[in-house]
Amino acid sequence: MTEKPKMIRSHLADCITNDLVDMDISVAGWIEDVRDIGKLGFVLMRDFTGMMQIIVAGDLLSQIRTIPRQSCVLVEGKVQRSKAKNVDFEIKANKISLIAKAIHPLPIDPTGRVESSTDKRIDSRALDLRDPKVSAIFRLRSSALQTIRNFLRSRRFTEVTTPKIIGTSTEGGANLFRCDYFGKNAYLAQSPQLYKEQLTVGLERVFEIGPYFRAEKSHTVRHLAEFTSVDVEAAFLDYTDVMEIVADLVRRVISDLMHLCNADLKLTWQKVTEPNTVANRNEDEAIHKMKELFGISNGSALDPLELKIEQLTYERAIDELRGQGESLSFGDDLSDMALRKLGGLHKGFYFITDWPMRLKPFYIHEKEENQELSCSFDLQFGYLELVSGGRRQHDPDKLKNRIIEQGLDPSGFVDHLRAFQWGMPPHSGWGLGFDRLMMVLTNSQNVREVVLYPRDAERLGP
Ligand code: AMO
Repeated sequence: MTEKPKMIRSHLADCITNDLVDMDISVAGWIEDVRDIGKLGFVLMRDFTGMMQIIVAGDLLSQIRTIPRQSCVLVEGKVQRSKAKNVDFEIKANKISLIAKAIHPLPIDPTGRVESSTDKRIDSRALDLRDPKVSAIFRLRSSALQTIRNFLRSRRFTEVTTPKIIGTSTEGGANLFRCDYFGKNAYLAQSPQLYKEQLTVGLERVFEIGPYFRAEKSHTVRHLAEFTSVDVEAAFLDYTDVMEIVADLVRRVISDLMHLCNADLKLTWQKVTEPNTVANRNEDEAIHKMKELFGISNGSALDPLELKIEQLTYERAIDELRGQGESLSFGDDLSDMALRKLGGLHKGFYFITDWPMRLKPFYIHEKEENQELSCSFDLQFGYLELVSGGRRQHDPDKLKNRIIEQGLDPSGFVDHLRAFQWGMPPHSGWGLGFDRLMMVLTNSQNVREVVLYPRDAERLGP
């Protein structure tokens, strides 16, 4: 991998190869560690592509002793082969320039040697990202988003952007953030539900990846007040069709991350107990653990594109939970406890389909053969709900009745209902909680680990 020399440095850490031996180069980054053996110093320096070993002696050794760890430096020197076990090349420094000094003590240790709480790390997120296990999560996030975009475009979906400041609630419910909009009440969008449905009239298949807002007071590891969702809506497809689309999308994301971002994936699945600099012997175990959990390992490695995703109806889920001692009747929602029990029975990805109509929002279509049931589904990973979706009610009169039945004011939905007079096609779609998917893909136990600057009831900064 080569990159043209830039203004300050000539090479990145991962560009230092055999061809450069005996050549003078310059590298820039942050000092992670210094091993001082008296006459010689071994400096570990990191840039965004990896770690470098710098050898310093004489005056430079005295200089490096005065520079605090995590300071930003430029090193000029000659590349040589290294005798160390875990590095192939090193740079014998002939000049070190301090670009920016790091204060001491730092609020967290970005080498990961001293563990800090998630809260403390988020308070210093920019610094936290110098820990490769943390930055790996955000590189994986970026790659997953790219795969999702490519995948949906390959299925002929058009990416759209809909307003986030809206005049009426989209999903119903009380979890709306209200704001003042030039003297009028406005709300932050809970989802693009109404817009994406309307857009099927003209674009047929749309998707949106955007931030949505819910005034969730719940203090859980899976709820945020601002989260990223991937939303899809498609004309002339039934809910079973869009279930297949989301299943294929999940398979594709796992496959791409495994093939294109294997090193980052390993980092996030490793239980790193050793310093980041040491190659971890459990790398392959880490990926094996991931495959097992995802259901793509049966002794021999299976292709993630073949991943089977089980389907169970809501009624079966209730039966299974009764068998586990939960006292549930048809029509009851599945509590956190119930979902955890169900997750214990169904590890990995699975769908729960055909929920009772009474548990679903006004826009969900009933089943023709049983009006108490809905054409709807959730995609779960263990206890965690990742996706919810379904077929929509596209008959304007029935839709208006459902709005009233659910205690919402139809005057707030006038613009929406108008679109249903213009030849609204039958349509289905889903919303995927992207942050939750990233939790699963990176083996993170708290959604805050996969969101750069999370927002919840307690946190409005940084
Ligand atoms: P729902 O409300 O189930 O459905 O949201 C869709 C998915 O978004 C994620 N999610 C959240 N993630 C983090 N923090 C939150 N507070 C949060 N709330 C929801 C979940 C959830 O499965 N309009 C429908 C979707 C549709 O039918 O198309 C909707 O918003 O992973």
